[in-house]
This record gives sequence, C-alpha cells and structure tokens, in this order.
Amino acid sequence: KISACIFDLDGVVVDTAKYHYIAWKSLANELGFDFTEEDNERLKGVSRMRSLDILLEIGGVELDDKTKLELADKKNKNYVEYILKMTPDEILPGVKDFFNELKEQGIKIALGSASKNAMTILNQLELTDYFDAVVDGTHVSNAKPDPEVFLKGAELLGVSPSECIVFEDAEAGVEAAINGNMKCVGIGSPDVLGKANIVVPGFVGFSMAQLNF
Ligand code: B16
Ligand code: MG
Repeated sequence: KISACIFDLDGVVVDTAKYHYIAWKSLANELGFDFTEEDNERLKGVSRMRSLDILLEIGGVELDDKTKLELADKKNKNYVEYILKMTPDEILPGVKDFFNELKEQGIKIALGSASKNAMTILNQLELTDYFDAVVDGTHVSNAKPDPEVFLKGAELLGVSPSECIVFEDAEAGVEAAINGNMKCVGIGSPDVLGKANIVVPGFVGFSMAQLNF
C-alpha cells in the first residue's frame, strides 16, 4: 500500500539548476576560471557547501573556511535574486496534474530537498498548500545519499518508509530513497538513475496507475 509520495524539488518539481548555474558561474568567473554546464551537472542534489568545494576543485583554488562561507553566501544572494522572480508557470509540465491525482486518491505529499531555499521556491510557485510536510536543507544534518531527509518526511506524515515513493532526479537522491527502504521513481535518464525502481522522463501523462508497487 502506498500512503505518501515524497518529492525532491530541484529537477523534479522545477528546474532551478539553470539559476544555480548562472550564480555559480559568475562566482567562478570572479575567481578567475570558467565553469561549464557540464560542470554544473556535478552539483545537482549536492549541498551548497559541497557544491562550492567541487567548484573550487574545478578551478584549482584553495581557500580557508571563512572565505568559503563568504563565497557561498555571495552565491546564494545572487541565486535568490533569480528565484524571487520565479512564477507558477515554471512548475515542470505534468507535476500539478499528478499532485491533484494524489490528492484525489488521499495520498499524502511531502517535500524532501537538500535546498535551504525550498520554502521560498514553493511560495513563488504557489505550491505550498499541496504539501502535508516539508523537509529541506534547514532541517537535516546528513546529505543524500543518507536517507535522513526522506525518513523525516515519512515521520512527519506518520507513515512507514515502505509505504512511501520518492521522486528523484539525482543519483545520490535515488540512493537515499533505497537506503531509507522506500520505493523510488527516477525522473530523468535511466543511464544515471538505473538504481530506481522505474525511470520516467517527466510527469507528462504519468499516473499512479503505471506503478505496480
Ligand atoms: P541551496 P534538491 C538541491 O536541491 C540542488 O539540486 C542542488 O543543486 C543545490 O546545491 C542544493 O539543493 C542546495 O541548495 O543552495 O538552495 O540550499 O535537488 O535536493 O531539491
Ligand atoms: Mg534534485
């Protein structure tokens, strides 16, 4: 029996990766090196500080912790300027129909995101009311593939992990779902998300009827 669906945010409900990319690239350029879209792939689903470490590694730059915090903060301020301009038409296609299907079936909806900006993004998209529970980067101490973010979601909803389906676009997120004993639907390419129970390209035409969990 499935009682709840837990959604990753970036890459599943909305494409914020493009704004993260602009903000990280401008930081890299200020530090004197380039940062490509391919490099940006490595930051998906990864925490802010870990993302900065990867970026600095790409540029071959070493900095002390205080400077790193300042740079992460600077990148975030730039990023937030972009997300504050987001509107509900940036919700990825098919997502709202699927949320409505879940509501009709009495299946609970939770968010399980690494982002500390998740609430701002949900508000911008006018999706806050759909969620029965929100767990984001401000609530967890262990990053995906640790299952903490999803287990907290299940706990808040009062359901057991085996009754939950996680929707994820990042490999570390799929692993987190498996580590938490949850089912997982990968959103994206089977090459990257092969460990998920099923992989679909997106939510257009997607329905619970396609799952035999
Ligand atoms: P922030 P998700 C993740 O969100 C993003 O995929 C990742 O690229 C980002 O670095 C991370 O959130 C932290 O975001 O800087 O806003 O706290 O995919 O777990 O929803
Ligand atoms: Mg994601």
